[in-house]
Amino acid sequence: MSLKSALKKVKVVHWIYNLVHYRSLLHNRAAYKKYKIRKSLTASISSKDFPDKESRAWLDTGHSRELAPTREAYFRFPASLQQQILSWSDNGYMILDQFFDEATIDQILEETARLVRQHRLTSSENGKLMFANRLSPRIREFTNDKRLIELLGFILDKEVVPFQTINFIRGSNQRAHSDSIHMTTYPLGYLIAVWVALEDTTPDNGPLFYYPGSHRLPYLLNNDFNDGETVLTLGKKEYPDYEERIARLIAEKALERKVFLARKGDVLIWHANLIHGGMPVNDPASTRKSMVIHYYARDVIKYHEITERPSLLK
Ligand SMILES: O=C(O)CCC(=O)C(=O)O
Repeated sequence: MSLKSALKKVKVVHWIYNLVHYRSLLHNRAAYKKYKIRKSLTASISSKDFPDKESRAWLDTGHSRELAPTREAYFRFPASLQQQILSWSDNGYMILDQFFDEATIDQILEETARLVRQHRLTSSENGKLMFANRLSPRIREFTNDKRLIELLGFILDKEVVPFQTINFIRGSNQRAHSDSIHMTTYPLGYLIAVWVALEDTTPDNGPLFYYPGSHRLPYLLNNDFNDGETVLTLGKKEYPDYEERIARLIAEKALERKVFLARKGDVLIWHANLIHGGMPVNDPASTRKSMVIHYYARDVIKYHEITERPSLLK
């Protein structure tokens, strides 16, 4: 294990980091009070601190087919979208064909390229360009698209706030996972993600894949795959152990994978617990430009289960 990976296991290192970024943790204050979490905002936090592991998002508490039409706002969405809202409880995803026009997507591409050229947006080890929304007012504006905010707010029945963007230039090759291990809420179910095609995806450039209905499986959190945690250190297992656990779950449940062959401007929205990832890239010369925006509901506890860090929301 490298020194960097070893340090990431030491909670004290996180606490110091959290203290330095204290202001960005204040978003959790009201929710800690509401849910009676008697911990400092800078302390490690995980599902072990909470009394239950159930989603309380309203469309998870019953079926969207019955629940959604009870709200007037539902009837304001176009008919094709209404159909997808009705199926949300079954599918855990929805696809918005040609949601963004070409000119808007081109602006986002240009803006991303500019940030990369200026070395302000640099790719992490796994090729992810993180948090362009913190660097660019244009990208921030994009994440606050009124139509998206209304739709996501309707699905969660709460005000949503964009947390992060991830831009991809190439296919991610990412193994199957649920976002709830990375970005977690208490109560559960209050993260939602929007994947935007910035160019067409093909079977060869590593398209997004997902497992319809997998969001209804129990949330797989640290206790379900990790052990050996102490007051000062995280559990012994690593992220690949989580991925293995998810792969086994997919096999056990014989889940059926779907691949999203998107056209530039298409959008796929996924539920906090939908299992998804990136198909292998068959053509190494290909690009697969896309952007993911992760949104949290504003008034819940927001944190990262896998590292037990509270989220920093600027
Ligand atoms: O775009 C992809 O290939 C996968 C993205 C993903 O899994 C994620 O952002 O959580």
